[in-house]
Amino acid sequence: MNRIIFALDVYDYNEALSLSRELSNDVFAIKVNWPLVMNNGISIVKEISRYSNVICDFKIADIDNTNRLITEKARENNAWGIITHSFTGRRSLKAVVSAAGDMKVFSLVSMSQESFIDNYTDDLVKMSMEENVYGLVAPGNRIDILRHIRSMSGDLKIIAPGIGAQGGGITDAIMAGADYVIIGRSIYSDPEPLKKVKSLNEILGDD
Ligand code: BMP
Repeated sequence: MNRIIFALDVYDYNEALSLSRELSNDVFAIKVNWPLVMNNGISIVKEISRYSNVICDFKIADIDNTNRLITEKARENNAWGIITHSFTGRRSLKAVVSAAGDMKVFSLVSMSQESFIDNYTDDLVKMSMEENVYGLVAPGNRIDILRHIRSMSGDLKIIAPGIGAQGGGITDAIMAGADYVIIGRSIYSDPEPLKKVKSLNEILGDD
């Protein structure tokens, strides 16, 4: 089982496609964020989906109708999953879940940056579970918070950023309860990205 979600935070079309082709067999999914989509349009999601599961990290944070419109665009372009904020409340989250159809919805309940305000994290986890999301985004480098979120979130899949460039350790995050780790710079800034992914998979005991 692959447990790496590759954060493809590059601008360039050719680089994005060539990294996707190169790494697709050795990662669980490719996470696409605004920088790539702003430069290339949403159709890049469909192109990358030819090689890998794609998670649209759009961190949706709007009223219900706008959330629905954004989610539908990701779905139209074959995204496998979508990331939404949940601090905007139940009505906004419901709109994403309902527009997502078969797409997996990941609700962000805390962040890897220590300046994130965690006062409402427990409420966000509870609400996300009640609204039947598929998974949560929780920090892989803030281990106590990750462990706490794991303890509250039953069978939900946890995907955890903050590994490598942001200081988190890959095995620490998995041991604290992450199902998948999100890794960007440590892979795409490496001179040999595929070799790097394979070595991380070896650390995790995955092939
Ligand atoms: P990197 O491994 O290069 O630090 O990339 C982490 C990725 O995860 C980035 O795409 C970032 O936007 C995302 N992310 C994060 O770093 N912290 C969070 O709390 C939530 C995120 O989505």
